[in-house]
Amino acid sequence: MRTDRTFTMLKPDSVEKGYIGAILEKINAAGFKIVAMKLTQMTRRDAMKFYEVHKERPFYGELVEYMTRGPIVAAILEKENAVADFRTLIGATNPAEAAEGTIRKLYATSIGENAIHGSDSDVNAAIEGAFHFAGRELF
Ligand code: IDP
Ligand code: MG
Repeated sequence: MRTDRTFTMLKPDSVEKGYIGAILEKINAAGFKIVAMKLTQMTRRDAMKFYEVHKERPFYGELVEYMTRGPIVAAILEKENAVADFRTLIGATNPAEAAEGTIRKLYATSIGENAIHGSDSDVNAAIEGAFHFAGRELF
């Protein structure tokens, strides 16, 4: 299992507000190399599958609505210790609790609309990357 890749999505709120450039700048400045990237929109079926682990949670329906309402930027990022370092860069799920300078502190609105996704393990990074990208889309 490789430990130098993670998967991210700039969520619909980030794209709507014009934050793509600013967020990618932070990601680059933190030393992540973009090895796959695209603007895409998830269907309801995609989002339900992607967030299946949360299907019993009260916010699942709202989460699926949010994640499908517009395009996202999906990307696979490479860096040593990618998963943990990227979670540090994005900050806590709730922007009110996110550290200063983190992407969620800077660009997220609420615990629901929190600007960006980052995989929580190497296994999930591989699963999520493969969910969005074919092998030929990785560089
Ligand atoms: P994470 O994105 O920081 O890993 P998770 O607990 O995996 O957080 O939750 C997945 C996503 O579900 C969050 O990023 C957020 O968009 C949404 N979410 C999490 N908790 C809540 C909540 O309490 N209310 C509404 N949405 C939530
Ligand atoms: Mg998570």
